[in-house]
Amino acid sequence: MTSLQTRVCFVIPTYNEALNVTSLLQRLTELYPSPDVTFLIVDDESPDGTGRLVQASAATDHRVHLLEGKRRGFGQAYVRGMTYALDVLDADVVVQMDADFSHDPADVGKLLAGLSDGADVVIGSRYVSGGAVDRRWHVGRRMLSRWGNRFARLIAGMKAVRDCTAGFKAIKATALRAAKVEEIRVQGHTFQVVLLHRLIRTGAKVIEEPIYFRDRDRGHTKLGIGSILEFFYNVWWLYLASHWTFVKFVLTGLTGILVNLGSFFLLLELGMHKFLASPIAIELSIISNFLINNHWSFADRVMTDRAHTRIMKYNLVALSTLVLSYVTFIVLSFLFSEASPVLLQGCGILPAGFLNYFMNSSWTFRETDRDGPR
Ligand SMILES: Nc1nc2c(ncn2[C@@H]2O[C@H](COP(=O)(O)OP(=O)(O)O)[C@@H](O)[C@H]2O)c(=O)[nH]1
Ligand SMILES: [Mg+2]
Repeated sequence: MTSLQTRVCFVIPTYNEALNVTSLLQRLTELYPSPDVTFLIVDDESPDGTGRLVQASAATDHRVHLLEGKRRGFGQAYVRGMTYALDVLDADVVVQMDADFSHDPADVGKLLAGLSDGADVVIGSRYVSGGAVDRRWHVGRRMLSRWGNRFARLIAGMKAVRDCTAGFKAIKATALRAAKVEEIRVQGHTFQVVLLHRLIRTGAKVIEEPIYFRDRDRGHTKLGIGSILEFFYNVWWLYLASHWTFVKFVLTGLTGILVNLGSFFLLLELGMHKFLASPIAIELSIISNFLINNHWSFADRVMTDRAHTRIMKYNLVALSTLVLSYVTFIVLSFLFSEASPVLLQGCGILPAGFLNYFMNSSWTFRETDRDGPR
């Protein structure tokens, strides 16, 4: 146990777990007899009567709670359960685990010990040294788990965590509140990755303890194709969420391309020479990009520089961008004299765009060094 009077709440989602839930609750209540521990079963009106069995257990041990609701998926059951654990049961620590004995109740002790040692999140991990998955899990399921994990770690930017789809964790309430678990909208198993991603982004210290993941002996898995598809789709959203500034910058850049090529085309139509129309069109797009980047893409940064310094720096970056863009245009115009000038003008945009992002992000809109002066 972490420390005296730490209120630990087990949050356990169930759907058709009548064959497991009573023996699980019996085992947990025996292993963790402290009055500060509660066991919250989040059941989605299971047709097999899981809810009634939980009520029967609750009648013999008042630490057992049942939270019922319409079936809106595994992820939403967790959102409901964790919110209830924080707001109603006033938990200091939430332990999440499956009801099918895949997660050994006896392993919870070492997860809680990790919290006492200073971690905010302790993952019962299948993929660190000493951890393992039941060989009875068929090869397809094992590969799905392992490759799903690799995919999520890489794309969602959580390389430091070996088992980021784990459903067995002890989490401090402070970290769960900071991660705003109540805002999570996903329905299926993606919940684990989304929650972990939020915990890491809000500064939680995460460690992993090896566990043996046992395949269920009784009942059936509820993992369906919908949940698997939602997983792969959502991991990409996590990627975009952690690279949101760059995404905004690219979208801003796209509007810049329209301004650049549109005004270039208009100036050519008005009879202006292409070597003069080109820098004017570039300059117009730089100005419009600055306005959008300043008020949108980088708007949430706490910046080192004051506004007027930022404008000055932006203009210097713009100048180097303009030069690179223009040089590219001139070089290409001589190399490919027959090519459409609008196409060549467009070719200057890519190298200039990268230079622009790199310099503006790391210099013009540089964030205040947390340790340095404000
Ligand atoms: N409340 C609720 N629990 C669910 C739902 N789907 C799965 N569960 C529970 O979540 C845990 C893990 O689900 P399981 O089907 O074993 O997934 P697997 O271990 O990935 O094969 C079990 O305790 C299930 O009863 C759901 O839609 N609602
Ligand atoms: Mg299971």
